[in-house]
Amino acid sequence: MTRRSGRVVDEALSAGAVARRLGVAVTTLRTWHQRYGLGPSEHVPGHHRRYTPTDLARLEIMRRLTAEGVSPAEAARWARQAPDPTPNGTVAPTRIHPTGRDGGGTIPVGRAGPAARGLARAAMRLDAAAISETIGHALAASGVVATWEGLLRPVLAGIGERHAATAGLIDVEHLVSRCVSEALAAASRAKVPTGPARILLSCADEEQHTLPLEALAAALAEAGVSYRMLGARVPVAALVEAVNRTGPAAVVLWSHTRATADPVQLSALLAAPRRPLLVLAAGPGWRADTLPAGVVRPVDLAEAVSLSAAVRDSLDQSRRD
Ligand code: B12
Repeated sequence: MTRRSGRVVDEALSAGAVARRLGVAVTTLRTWHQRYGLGPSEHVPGHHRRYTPTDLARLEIMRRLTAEGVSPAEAARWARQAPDPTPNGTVAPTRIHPTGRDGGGTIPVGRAGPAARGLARAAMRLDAAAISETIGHALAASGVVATWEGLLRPVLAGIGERHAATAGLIDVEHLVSRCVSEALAAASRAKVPTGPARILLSCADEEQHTLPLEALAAALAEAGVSYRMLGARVPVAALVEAVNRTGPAAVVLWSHTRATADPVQLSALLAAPRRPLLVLAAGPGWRADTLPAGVVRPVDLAEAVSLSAAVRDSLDQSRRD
């Protein structure tokens, strides 16, 4: 930025002052200047270059993103894209989140493989066709459990991580959720099991995180196990009513957050007139030390599938005997 007004000059800061404000070393500022072009832009003849409010706002973005684990090169790209100052001479850094609008930013996927990285990139671009294609291929090639563990779970967890750090990515989260739901539903429809539905899948009251249950539904379909899916936000009275009407061998009750993990829901299932053989409390919401006796907590999708299949088999066997 060139010199624009006396006020900008007045507000311009020395490297030391900027370093103190941001809580970084002056040498870090120098590195960001030399390597990534995030330097002071105000030049008053005869003085050291000074940092303007725009420079400061960009450096604040740089500091925040690097602290969140974004690589310096990428953080600098975001910082340089920061809009010009608002009329009062400041930039609003909170508006600058790496969302998918122009394809920038990253979703961390840990050690997950290239497919997960590709899915994460497609997610950041909000490229629904590529997202659906990647998930569809994986489901066809590797099956539901491997696709969930190796592809979907890392990307979903990465989106959650980014969201927690930046409060952004809500658009990405919604689009990916929808694509995952559609792909899992298509996989479930492709292999509809025969026989009575002995497994009841339900979210806890007010619980809207349905994707893990949808993954379970697709995995059960793949394994030839019939189920009924009640979906999101099932009040406990409705759940008990469904149990009494359908007499399932197992009920899987999903809670993703502490807020929806009221163990009373599990106790109600255990006290139902047609008490299921197995009550599974699935999801990270449940606290092991508050579960009523007799409730089982699966560790992952594969275990939820095998427990459901085993209890279905044992009920079918007892009905034959
Ligand atoms: C997608 C998503 C949404 C979507 C859900 C869409 C859908 N149809 O499911 C929408 C947009 C609706 C949503 C809403 C909200 N969300 Co949300 N969401 C997520 C996200 C990104 C992924 C959820 C998911 O499917 N995870 C699946 C895997 C990744 O979870 P996991 O815990 O690793 O699961 C393992 C274990 O549970 C274990 N396991 C044990 N038993 C079993 C059994 C089975 C069958 C399976 C499959 C697995 C399993 O294995 C799993 C791995 O497979 C998470 C981030 C995250 N880390 O989960 C946030 C997250 C869960 N959401 C969060 C929040 C805060 C919300 C909202 C409150 C936001 C809001 N302010 O409105 C609402 C909640 C509404 C409600 N009352 O439920 C927070 C929860 C924080 C907390 N711990 O309390 C998270 C962690 C994001 C974050 N970091 O802030 N969300």
